[in-house]
Amino acid sequence: MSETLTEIEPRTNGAAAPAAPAERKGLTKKEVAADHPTWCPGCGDFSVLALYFKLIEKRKMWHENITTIAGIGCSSRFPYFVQAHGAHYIHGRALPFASGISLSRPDLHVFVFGGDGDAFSIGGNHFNHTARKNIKMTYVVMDNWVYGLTKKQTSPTSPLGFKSKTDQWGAVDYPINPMKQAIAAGATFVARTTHSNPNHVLQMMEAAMDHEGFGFIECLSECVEFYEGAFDASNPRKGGAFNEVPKDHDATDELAAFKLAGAEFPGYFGIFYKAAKATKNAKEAEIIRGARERLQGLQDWQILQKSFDRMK
Ligand SMILES: Cc1ncc(C[n+]2csc(CCOP(=O)(O)OP(=O)(O)O)c2C)c(N)n1
Ligand code: SF4
Ligand SMILES: [Mg+2]
Repeated sequence: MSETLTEIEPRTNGAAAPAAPAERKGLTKKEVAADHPTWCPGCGDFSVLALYFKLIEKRKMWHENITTIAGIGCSSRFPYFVQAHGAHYIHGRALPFASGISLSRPDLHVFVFGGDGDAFSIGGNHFNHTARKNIKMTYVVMDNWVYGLTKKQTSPTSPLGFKSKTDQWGAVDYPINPMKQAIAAGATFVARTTHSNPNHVLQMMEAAMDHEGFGFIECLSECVEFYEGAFDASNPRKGGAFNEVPKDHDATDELAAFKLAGAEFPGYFGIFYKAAKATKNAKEAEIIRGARERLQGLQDWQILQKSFDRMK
């Protein structure tokens, strides 16, 4: 007999993924690595992708548990290189798309990858709203301080004086500070890392993934083609300094996190801010649970029909 819509058991909001049998192995890097990445040799994005594979392997994830979403940009080509569910979506619109997935499928872990332009230029508003709504997902912004894909335009994180095709005499606009932006917008997990420290990237990704809410990571990721050497000052192998967040930093203190974010480049690396706040996922699940309880005996589609009838 063919299934009809009403016969399909609707997913319970807030439900955890069903437990896998003990003998089932997690995905391996070999299984999730898709096409050969088309990034330029030496691009920092390779490192982020390799660590995502490592995360999937380490945390024993399966195809049905995760999805990989991105907007447009070099960094946003990410989902092409992952042999799993995902989407390479519209420039700047990865977060609203990911929000829809997260809210309708709270059993999934939604990973979003993208660039500084995607996140803070065209997608700037979406960033603020997804953060304040505390929608559960992990968002890694691969910040290279430039538009890479379109061949060197000034991005919102390009420093003053950066010469690009759009600022031939040097950038004159003050750059945004992604960490301050995230904290001020209401993100409940805010961390900073760099492609040149793989262990740290993995550590931050794991912590963001385990966070119950919107987890944001700024990951410095060098564009060797259009902004070579941008992050040398943060790389000990290039004479720079990798300073971890001080041990006595209180990550629940918003003001302290903001202050840390204001440190001059190379600044600090680690978890700046973490807050325990109800997610939109949990709040929506509660609304759904309440409606089902009030209208016992009705199927979900009938409850939905009643809502639309009330709007008439
Ligand atoms: C609506 C729309 N506007 C502009 C573009 C052109 N465009 C593609 S990627 C991009 C910027 C990419 O920069 P970033 O997000 O920093 O990613 P990167 O390539 O540096 O990784 C722009 C402006 C587009 N694809 N769609
Ligand atoms: S242009 Fe820059 S960001 Fe794009 S793939 Fe090449 S090095 Fe990476
Ligand atoms: Mg960029």
